[in-house]
Amino acid sequence: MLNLFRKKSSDNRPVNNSNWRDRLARSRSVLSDEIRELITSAGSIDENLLEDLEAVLLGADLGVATTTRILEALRQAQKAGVVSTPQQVLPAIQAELFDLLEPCEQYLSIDPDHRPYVLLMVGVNGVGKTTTIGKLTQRFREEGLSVMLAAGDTFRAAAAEQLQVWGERNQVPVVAQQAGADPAAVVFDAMQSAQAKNVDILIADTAGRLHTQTNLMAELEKVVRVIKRQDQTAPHEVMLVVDASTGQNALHQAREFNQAAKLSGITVTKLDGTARGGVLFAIANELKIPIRFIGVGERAEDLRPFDAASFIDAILPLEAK
Ligand SMILES: Nc1nc2c(ncn2[C@@H]2O[C@H](COP(=O)(O)OP(=O)(O)O)[C@@H](O)[C@H]2O)c(=O)[nH]1
Ligand SMILES: [Mg+2]
Repeated sequence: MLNLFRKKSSDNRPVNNSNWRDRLARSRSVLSDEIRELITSAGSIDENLLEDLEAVLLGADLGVATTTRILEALRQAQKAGVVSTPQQVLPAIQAELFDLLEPCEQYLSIDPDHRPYVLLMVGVNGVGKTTTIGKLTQRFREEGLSVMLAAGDTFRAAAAEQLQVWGERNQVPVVAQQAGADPAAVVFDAMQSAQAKNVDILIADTAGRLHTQTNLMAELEKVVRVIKRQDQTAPHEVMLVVDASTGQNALHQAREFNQAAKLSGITVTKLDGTARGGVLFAIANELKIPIRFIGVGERAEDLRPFDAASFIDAILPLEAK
């Protein structure tokens, strides 16, 4: 039987996780409460119930492909006699969602053979790239790793300043140039400096807004080329950041960036205060890329390693919360 609560996350630090699940209350409400309501009022599993379920799943931002997958699994389970009463529907959906999410639970581990380990942060404007870099910096520092930051978002002076603040707070160097500078040049400088100083991790910020998506992708490719010139094996992680509160837009961005860049990980931010957290399932189902972290608030400790079982328990628990 499925045991959702076995512990295998590699994040062993003591955490004050009193109520991070509560931050997902709005997403839980549109998914879990609604499914519960349907099930309670249904006499049997019929087409009406399945249609209503479909509407709930779509409304909770799971997207068409994922919704179809879940309904298909329910129909199969019903045919096979595994699911025969409405009460068995919720555990069946939960199990299917777990199957879908679990392969994406892969904690970001920093390979010490790569020095610097280069992490390139990508995503459109405002999704939380710079904030996530700051949070990660604190996490890595607490793990005893040395960190350097590259202010590759040169479009706005404020972006470099924002990175400087996180750098100062965590006492890590920030490589920056004046606004308008070539991001590839900033990252080139940072690579050299990180190698000279034997830094463990270099995190490069990038801009998320250009005139066209094509320009944005071309610029990212240039940054990657410059990194590779100094270390063939880098970047070691290309992490996409998406904002859950944008719902299906987050899924579209994930698709586009995945086509243009070789993404190796995704961080989903702003799961707090949105009802659209179900988009994480859509992203996992379609892209099958490791989900490294979730953001549930603005403080450093609000960036949590992604854990499939506790995410599902937060958003679709077996017992109503
Ligand atoms: N509530 C909440 N806000 C977040 C989270 N992550 C980032 N933010 C906020 O989102 C805004 C944009 O973040 P920023 O890092 O500047 O985005 P960037 O343009 O991608 O670099 C800031 O106000 C952040 O504090 C999160 O997980 N939850
Ligand atoms: Mg930024």
